[in-house]
Amino acid sequence: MKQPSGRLIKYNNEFAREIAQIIHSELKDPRVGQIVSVLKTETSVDLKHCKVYVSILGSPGEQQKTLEGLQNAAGFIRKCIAERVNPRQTPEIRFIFDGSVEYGFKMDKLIEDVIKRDAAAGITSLEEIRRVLLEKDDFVIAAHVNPDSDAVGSCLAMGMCLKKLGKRVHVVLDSYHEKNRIIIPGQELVWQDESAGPDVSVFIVLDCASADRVSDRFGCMSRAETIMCIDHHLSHSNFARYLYLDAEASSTCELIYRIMSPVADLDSDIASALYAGLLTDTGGFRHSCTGAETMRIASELIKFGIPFTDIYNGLLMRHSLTETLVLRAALNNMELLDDNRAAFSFISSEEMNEINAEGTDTDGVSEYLLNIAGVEVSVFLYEKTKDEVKASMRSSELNLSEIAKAFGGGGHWHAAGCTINAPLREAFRSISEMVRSAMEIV
Ligand SMILES: [Mn+2]
Repeated sequence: MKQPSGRLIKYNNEFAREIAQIIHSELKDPRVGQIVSVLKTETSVDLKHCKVYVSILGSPGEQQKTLEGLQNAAGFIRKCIAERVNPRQTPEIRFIFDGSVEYGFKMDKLIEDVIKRDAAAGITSLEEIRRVLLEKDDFVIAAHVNPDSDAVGSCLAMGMCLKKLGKRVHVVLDSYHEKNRIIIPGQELVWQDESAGPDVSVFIVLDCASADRVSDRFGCMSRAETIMCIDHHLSHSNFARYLYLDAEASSTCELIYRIMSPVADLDSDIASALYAGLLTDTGGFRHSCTGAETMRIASELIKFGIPFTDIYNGLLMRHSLTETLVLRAALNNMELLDDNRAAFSFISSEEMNEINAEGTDTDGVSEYLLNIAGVEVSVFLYEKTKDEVKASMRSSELNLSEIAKAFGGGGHWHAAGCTINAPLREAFRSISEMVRSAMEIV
């Protein structure tokens, strides 16, 4: 059988994503009341037909009704696809009930879709989030381990906003790259006492997809009265009492702007911190997660007179000498596979020690590899210990979030990461096999 082309893979990915979105937030048919999950789409090479495989939670009768409702909406969905994906030709859509998928996987996917649907319900939860923020008095804000500029920026921006509202607030973060300390304002909010954690009633987790990725070295989360989570990761698995999730948003900073700007008086420091997250999570307003809304918010932030040139240079352009040496080692170890469509590289713990590098010094490598002309997916591994390997992946085509999840990690469609507990060679082999088979079969 002919392998699907890169274009067809891309269409299938986009069709599946759009159809799921339409089903969860736009269909009004009461028959589609059950929990529906789009598993995959199969489009014919001539783009005339598209089979949409769905799983439906409910009794056989309910499943049948839901399937009828979906098929009834196929014309409407097709019209939406034509407008939003704008393929060369828009296929006829046929829904197929798939009851064969493995139960655990199905439940995971269903739960993920329920969370996305609840988030798509949107506006109520946004107001509810604001109500809790205004009602409560003391907060600890944290983010994911190894925090990036969006994590640091969103924590500090939110902290500064809450301070302005007269709240007690501390930010607990793992150590982060020096550039984020130099560029992002609000550093005085970061908790410095290493012997004990701050008191907390509301524990807010930002930019973090799962409970085991929270930077909570003082155990604040378990002591908190309430946990609130604000995030934009596709792979988010809910662990909070209050969750505000929008996987379509460019960054957590975009969500913090959405939540806080109507209730808190923004200033140039807050605007700079938010801009840092918008800028970096979109790769300098380049990635497909950049939306009109992202640019609108950026333009609002710029009105505060923020030093946007310094923020851009400091966070995206400048590289330390150590980072440059890590890149040199990574390029030395680079392997190009599948007609140079996939770039893999790694750095061993010996090489890391020789350069005196830390994990954060490897941050830009997978991005660099993806920028090689013709490369569609890049994977970079760094050996933290002899049986712990960190993987970071970038792609223009594949849903990497799914691949990362298979290894217990997470992330976004085009950028994801995970930790593999295996020796470097073995980790390299298993992840490269997984990525290469995804390139063939998606
Ligand atoms: Mn983010």
